[in-house]
Amino acid sequence: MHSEFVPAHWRYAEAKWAMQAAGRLIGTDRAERRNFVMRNPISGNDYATLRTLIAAYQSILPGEKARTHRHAPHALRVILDAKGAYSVVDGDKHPMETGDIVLTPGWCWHGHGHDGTEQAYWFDGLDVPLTRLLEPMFFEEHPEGFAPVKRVTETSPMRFRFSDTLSKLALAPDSVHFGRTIDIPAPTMPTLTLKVHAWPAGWRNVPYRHAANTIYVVMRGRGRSTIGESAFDWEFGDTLAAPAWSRIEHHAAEETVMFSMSDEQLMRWARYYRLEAV
Ligand code: GTQ
Ligand code: FE2
Repeated sequence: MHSEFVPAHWRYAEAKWAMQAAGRLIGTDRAERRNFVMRNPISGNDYATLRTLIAAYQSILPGEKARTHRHAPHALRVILDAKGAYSVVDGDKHPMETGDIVLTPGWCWHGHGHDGTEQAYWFDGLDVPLTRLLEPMFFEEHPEGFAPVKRVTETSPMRFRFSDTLSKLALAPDSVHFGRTIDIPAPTMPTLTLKVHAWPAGWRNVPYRHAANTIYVVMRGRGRSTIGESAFDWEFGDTLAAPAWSRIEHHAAEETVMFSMSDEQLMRWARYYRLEAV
């Protein structure tokens, strides 16, 4: 098998610069979300990052509100740079602080806001291309614009704090292909598999390919990955896209924390999943 999508890399430093420019030019009053979609650079593709997944960088300015809506696709955020930002998911206000992972399962109301003083930035991952393929693309705007906060939650099954992620990683099992890995449980998002990996400086994996489309987000560190024939040097905040069945080789130049989202669960459910060392 061979994906039509190509391996790809997006640099956070460039996206951040673009989001700062966008922050000056367009407000959340005019844009439903201020986001930059990472379109796979193949002809005829206008939004998908990989066959089933979409990735975007999003930002919000202090005092802004991104209106509440809900949609069929499942979504999650990896917070890159934020202090005082929050997401209200079904009435619960969740902090979005650097290193947090925040879930928005399909059809949950969600809106974002910012009580801090500096522009906030995060990564969005969704299964939008899958929803488009299957065609249950339901979408609704909240009748009140920004839905009221019913509860402020520090701990919730929708939020995974960076400090907890790091302490779980220290005790996590190791794997020659994936490195030390924890699962981020998202039982109401059955199309997506979410993981965080910890790679020590100098670590290399045993290269493999598997029947899952995978997007990586660099939460900490620096290194080089070769996906298919393409080598990418990455650093904090960067995004990598590995189409299903492409050969994946990682090298961590520094101690690294890497987030991954994939359609592995979906592939396993369909009994399509396989993995081989290559
Ligand atoms: O934050 O609700 O990047 O609905 C794409 C669609 C973000 C969001 C995206 C969305 C959102
Ligand atoms: Fe959304």
